[in-house]
Amino acid sequence: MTQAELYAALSRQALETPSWGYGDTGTRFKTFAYPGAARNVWERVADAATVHRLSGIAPRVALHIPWDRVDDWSELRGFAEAQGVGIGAINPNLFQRDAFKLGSFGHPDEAVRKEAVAHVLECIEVLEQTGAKDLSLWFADGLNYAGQDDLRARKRRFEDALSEVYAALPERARLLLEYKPFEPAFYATDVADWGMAYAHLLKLGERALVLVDLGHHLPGANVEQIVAFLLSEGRLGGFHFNGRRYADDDLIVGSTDPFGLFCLYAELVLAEREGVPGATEVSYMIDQSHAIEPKLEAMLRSVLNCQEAYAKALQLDVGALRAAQAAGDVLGAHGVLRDAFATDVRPLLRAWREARGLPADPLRALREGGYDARNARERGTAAAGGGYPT
Ligand code: LRH
Ligand code: MN
Ligand code: MN
Repeated sequence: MTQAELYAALSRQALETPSWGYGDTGTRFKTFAYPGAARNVWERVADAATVHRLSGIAPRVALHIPWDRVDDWSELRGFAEAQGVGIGAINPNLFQRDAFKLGSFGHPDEAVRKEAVAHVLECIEVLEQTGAKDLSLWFADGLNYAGQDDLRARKRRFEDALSEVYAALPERARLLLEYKPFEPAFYATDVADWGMAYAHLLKLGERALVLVDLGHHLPGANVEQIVAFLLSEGRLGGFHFNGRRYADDDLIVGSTDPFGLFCLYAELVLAEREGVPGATEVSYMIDQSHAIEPKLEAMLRSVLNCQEAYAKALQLDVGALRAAQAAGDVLGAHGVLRDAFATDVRPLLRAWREARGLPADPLRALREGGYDARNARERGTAAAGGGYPT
């Protein structure tokens, strides 16, 4: 690739950051208060805009309803745009109402299923008013015990509710369906893996796509292969990036397995370069909740880790890779990948940032810019809380 092509590719990269990654979140054991953490959607959007100003590649903020609430969504859209960011995916909350104890779209009681669908329809309204493109659905639905409910009936209930919300989606929008094999349900989850998500979406239509959250796989799953398969089917809608060692750990993406993240980007770059339809339409989102990390720095680090993985993947010698593969040269092909991964892309990224008027070292600019100190002064520190009752 020429330098101009590399710069153009780097400038096209866009990662959504999640509003819920800027506030205080914790585990069931404890929520620690971080001084100056965002307290409401306005502050979350302002923080997302800071991450975009420093990185140049985080132009949208994803919302979670009703964690994010306002009286007037178009006012929030205007506020975001004035800060230089747009509204990303809209995420309904189908897991925190008391009514959803036994599920939402899969609930045995039709009245509860109707309530869940009504909430998603409200979220589609939010999508209309904010100009968002993606409705992103994740379900906590599942069973804790064998025999607890009728598994086939639950699948049918999902089919019905999914088709109802898909029909209400505006033409320009897409439905992304996220899968997860466990938690909070521990015997069966209704949309447990990419295959179940894919089977549901085939029945809906072309604007229904699978969302891959890196934390939502059982140990040993080959996520790159899932991504390649979905790309080839034209059904890869987007990502929720995070780092995992055990499961849905929600750590900083790239912090545990940088080679795995690189391999994933390598599949995406190959698909882009080889003109796979839909490869340039994939939504890239961070989905992390930072329990002990400084909020802004954690998000900025995450975005930059994705940028580094992408920049390394752009170094791939595609011709050499495909030639080695065709010749059956197992380790030669693997070596082409290793060479790209081993490239030090930091000088390239510094030069690209300087050419775009961005800070050459965004993390340093964040630390030296006094953002955290100002937020702590202006917003104060919430009371710590959460966790098991004591
Ligand atoms: C579920 C999940 C899903 C939710 C988010 C808060 O584990 O990944 O995307 O919407 O966490
Ligand atoms: Mn997720
Ligand atoms: Mn998750």
